[in-house]
Amino acid sequence: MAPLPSPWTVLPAILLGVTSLARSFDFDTTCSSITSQVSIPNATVYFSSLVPGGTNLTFPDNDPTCTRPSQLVLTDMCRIAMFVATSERSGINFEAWFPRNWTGRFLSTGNGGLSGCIQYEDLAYAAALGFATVGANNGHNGTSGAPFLNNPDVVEDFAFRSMHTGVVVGKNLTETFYGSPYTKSYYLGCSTGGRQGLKSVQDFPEDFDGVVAGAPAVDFDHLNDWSGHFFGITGNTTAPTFLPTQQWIDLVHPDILAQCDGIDGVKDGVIEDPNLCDYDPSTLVCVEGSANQTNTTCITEAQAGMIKNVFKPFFIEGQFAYPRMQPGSEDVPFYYNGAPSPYTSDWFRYVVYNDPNYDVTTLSEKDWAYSAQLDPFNISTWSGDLSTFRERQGKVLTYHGQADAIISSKNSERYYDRVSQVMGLESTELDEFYRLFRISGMHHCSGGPGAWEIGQTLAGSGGNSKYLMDLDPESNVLMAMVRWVEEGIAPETVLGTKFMNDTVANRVQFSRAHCRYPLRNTYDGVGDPTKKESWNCLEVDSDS
Ligand SMILES: *[C@@H]1O[C@H](CO)[C@@H](O)[C@H](O)[C@H]1NC(C)=O
Ligand SMILES: *[C@@H]1O[C@H](CO)[C@@H](O)[C@H](O)[C@H]1NC(C)=O
Ligand SMILES: *[C@@H]1O[C@H](CO)[C@@H](O)[C@H](O)[C@H]1NC(C)=O
Ligand SMILES: *[C@@H]1O[C@H](CO)[C@@H](O)[C@H](O)[C@H]1NC(C)=O
Ligand SMILES: *[C@@H]1O[C@H](CO)[C@@H](O)[C@H](O)[C@H]1NC(C)=O
Ligand SMILES: *[C@@H]1O[C@H](CO)[C@@H](O)[C@H](O)[C@H]1NC(C)=O
Ligand SMILES: *[C@@H]1O[C@H](CO)[C@@H](O)[C@H](O)[C@H]1NC(C)=O
Ligand SMILES: *[C@@H]1O[C@H](CO)[C@@H](O)[C@H](O)[C@H]1NC(C)=O
Ligand SMILES: *[C@@H]1O[C@H](CO)[C@@H](O)[C@H](O)[C@H]1NC(C)=O
Ligand SMILES: *[C@@H]1O[C@H](CO)[C@@H](O)[C@H](O)[C@H]1NC(C)=O
Ligand SMILES: [Ca+2]
Repeated sequence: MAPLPSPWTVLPAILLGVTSLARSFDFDTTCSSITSQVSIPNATVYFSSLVPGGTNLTFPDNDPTCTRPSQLVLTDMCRIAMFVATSERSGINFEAWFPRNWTGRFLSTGNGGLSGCIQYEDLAYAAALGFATVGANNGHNGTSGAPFLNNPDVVEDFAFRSMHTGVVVGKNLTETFYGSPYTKSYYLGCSTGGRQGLKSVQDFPEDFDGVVAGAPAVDFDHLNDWSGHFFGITGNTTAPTFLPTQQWIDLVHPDILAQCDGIDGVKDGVIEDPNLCDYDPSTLVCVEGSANQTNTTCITEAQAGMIKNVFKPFFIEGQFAYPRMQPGSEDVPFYYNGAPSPYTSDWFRYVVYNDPNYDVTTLSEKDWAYSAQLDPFNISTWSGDLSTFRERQGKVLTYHGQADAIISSKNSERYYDRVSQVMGLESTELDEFYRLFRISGMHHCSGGPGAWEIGQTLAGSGGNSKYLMDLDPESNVLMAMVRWVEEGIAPETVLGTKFMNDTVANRVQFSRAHCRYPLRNTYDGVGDPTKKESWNCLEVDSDS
């Protein structure tokens, strides 16, 4: 058993200028003895194990719907797993991945969708970057919302308590393990993970010094309603309005590019600012009697009307509720398959109405209004008051793919504008602690035709051990956050990279320095558009 360092062993290390106290203890011994040293209320420790870098770790017990059967571990680490009860009928499964080569920093990962899944790839990524990294299962296992049924405690875990509990437990464990407190605390997550990050900033402002929150699922209840309302617009697969997924991809997306790709001055498959795209599908409508027109080359008036509705803002009982789907995102359509959105369905069955047999095909405006009013445990994450976080010198960076087909990227602009209004701050003042980067051509959290690799995930950072570790804060949002917190240097842009076929071994196809909202990335009209130098972040009319 490794004793915790006493002040007498700590002192010489400081005098010698050794910054990491981690060097004064035996990592391997601590990893094997840590389970007996844990003193955390309500915790049941499962195990700890030493995992060498390069190990292909498998998770035979992991819920299959999480689709995370294995994870390549990139650096030597100690893996600790435990259960922590949050109430008499709920709790979290929690893991800590503590790297041998610790930087002194702490980081929590988040979750996605309605899950239920520890994101092992995020743990592997942050641990490899030297963070004492933790993750929890958000209070239930698997991607289904069924565990919420008749158990509001599980909903409470999902709304905020799993994250906050994991952070409190994780910080305690970090200090117990390394024998010294962490220096700075970070968060990295996207989608539901983005919402969890902003929830912490709003309601648990002491949890983190730096938060990177991608594509945040904020205004959660309205987002869920909006996700569900597309079924009413498209109709089911036999409705005259319905358009098969393949035609969204083969007909509608190219037509949207034909109308909107060139607005930014470069026809490259990337719509730089979808706010400028006012798409008109009427050009696709079949012309009566015209030769050579089939349902694979043209659409009906009813289908064109449906498409127009998909790209309209969402109102509930006459009140604006959620921004429109942004055009350009339909190369990976998600909500138009003629069935109710799975998230909406589970949320209404297992949370809003507590009835697993509820007929979700009948959901309508009164249901949307009801769920928004219910807002269990303030899951909406919409207060917009970041005052305490700001006073603590916290920094928050949000990013949003402009071709996100699951959460409208426009909603991140709306959240920014809300914070500005609630706090009474101009964007120059917000810049001191909160910046939003609009990532053109990025799908939901990763992927897409744009320069989407920004270090936001393992996949967005090269995705494998050979090419990982582009740690330049100019092109890695997480390291940009570290620099902002620790050196006070805020990111002006986030440099994105597009590799040929998204394969890092291939050559770089293009790079683009993504701008912070409300600036717009603008082509200079003369330079090589694949080079970041040919684009500038310019101020634009707020109305355009
Ligand atoms: C890890 O192991 C699993 C199954 O045992 C395999 O499917 C996967 O490809 C392996 N991953 C790596 C990176 O070797
Ligand atoms: C959740 O999954 C973990 C393993 O990932 C397992 O240890 C735990 O028992 C599961 N909990 C439930 C309630 O199934
Ligand atoms: C421990 O669990 C109990 C119920 O089992 C709960 O009331 C309490 O809040 C939990 N404590 C912590 C620190 O999570
Ligand atoms: C440990 O991390 C530092 C940077 O934090 C890096 O320079 C060094 O190469 C790492 N050492 C090992 C053995 O991974
Ligand atoms: C961890 O929490 C326990 C229980 O609250 C406390 O006794 C202990 O001092 C904490 N350890 C650290 C290192 O914060
Ligand atoms: C689509 O909805 C119509 C009207 O409600 C119904 O008659 C039809 O059976 C449904 N088709 C499918 C494939 O569900
Ligand atoms: C239909 O259009 C295609 C391509 O536009 C052309 O190759 C083909 O000959 C046309 N067929 C008829 C019957 O006009
Ligand atoms: C096009 O129409 C034909 C016959 O009217 C039908 O069999 C086919 O399924 C349709 N294809 C699509 C993609 O809608
Ligand atoms: C929701 O937030 C409001 C305002 O901050 C607060 O008064 C209320 O207690 C919260 N409700 C729950 C269930 O946490
Ligand atoms: C990219 O993918 C395409 C289609 O699969 C293939 O033809 C091409 O050779 C690939 N290019 C590179 C550089 O890998
Ligand atoms: Ca373009």
